[in-house]
Amino acid sequence: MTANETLFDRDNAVGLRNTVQRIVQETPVLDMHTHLYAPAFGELLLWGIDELLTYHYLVAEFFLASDMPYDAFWALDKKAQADAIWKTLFVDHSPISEACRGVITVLDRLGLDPGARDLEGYRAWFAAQTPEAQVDRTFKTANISAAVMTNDPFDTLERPVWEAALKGDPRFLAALRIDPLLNDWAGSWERLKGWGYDVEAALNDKTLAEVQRFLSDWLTKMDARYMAVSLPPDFAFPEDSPRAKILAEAVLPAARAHGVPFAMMIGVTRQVNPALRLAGDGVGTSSLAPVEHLCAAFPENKFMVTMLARENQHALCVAARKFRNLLLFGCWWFLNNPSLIEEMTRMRLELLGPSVVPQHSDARVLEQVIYKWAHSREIITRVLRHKYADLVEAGWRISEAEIQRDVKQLLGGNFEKFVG
Ligand code: HDL
Ligand code: ZN
Repeated sequence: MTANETLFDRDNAVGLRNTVQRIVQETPVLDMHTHLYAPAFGELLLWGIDELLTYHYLVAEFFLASDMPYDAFWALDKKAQADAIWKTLFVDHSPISEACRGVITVLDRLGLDPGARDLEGYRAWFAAQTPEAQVDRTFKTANISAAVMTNDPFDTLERPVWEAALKGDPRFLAALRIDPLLNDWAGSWERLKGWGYDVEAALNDKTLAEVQRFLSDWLTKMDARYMAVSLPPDFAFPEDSPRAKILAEAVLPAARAHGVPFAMMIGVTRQVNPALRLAGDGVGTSSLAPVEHLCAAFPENKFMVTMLARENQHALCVAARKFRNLLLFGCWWFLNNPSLIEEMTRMRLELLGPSVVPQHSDARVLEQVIYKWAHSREIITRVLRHKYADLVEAGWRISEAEIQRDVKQLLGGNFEKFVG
């Protein structure tokens, strides 16, 4: 701490509050889990008002407020679906939900007047943009430095883009997503065989070695920052199952060889209502036992974990206190709401200090990073103000540079350090 630095103590509460607010707003975020794609991925990059309005979170809410039959909605084209959602959730009802408010924040931050409720006017504005310019504008408005994509070699649309080895965009980092491999080995091993890996249904040594080669090839091809999987509430390890065997004998060795973390997103019950399609997934509570076992049994591996059930958040914080190879991240999906983000961020800072990744956006539509980060920055600011106020009230003195250091860690530094 240099002599002439601004020092905050219990007598300078207002200065402290304003400084925290400014620093959180001004510090760029590295958004470490999204479903965005660089413009080179073409149609895979979703953007614009009709994509924002047909976000699967809003589709689920639409069906609650409308008696339109599921099939009738799915038979509509994108614009007609957006019209139905706009009328039902924004005009016929007040757009109070977090996903609805998000659309309004996006319009407002892009300089369009949401109060005008002028959907055709918004459409005209978005139609005049290009994807590349919209990425520039959105990243600047949201103040994010980079976004980590979710890259799935089993995705028939995405795979050819990687095989064309298009020039990357440094603002879009890759993460290798391997749900089919770990959650549906029976349905995916023949695809690996078709891609030239000498695998068979039986998870013998040869097959496991070839699975590891497949992972290594894609980690290299993508320059992936980490590997990731989403897992059901009853995820167990150790367990006598294809998932456990592939995880222990192919995935974790590949992660060690490449020095990348393995991210587990635990607690999703896929397709509890298939009629909702992408909006049809649910949540269940999980045990922390597999996480604790993996962190203890594989000390050379790095694990990032987020859990979907609110009920699991405290136990996850406690587990993160036990293992330096475990990094907790984000307020995932059904937890990405102000009341729960605040509860979780307070719990995490109180139990773990500034060592966590408090948030990721999970954005599927480009402009969502504007609202997801505007809303989360507001809450992170509120919590940090209280925590620093508690500190100086206890007699500590803190400098602006130290607050800047802490916020940089929370909004990207902890992730970057953990992935190496
Ligand atoms: O599995 C995941 O990565 C989830 O985030 C799902 O993509 C989910 O549909 C989602 O978008 N949640 O925000
Ligand atoms: Zn996601």
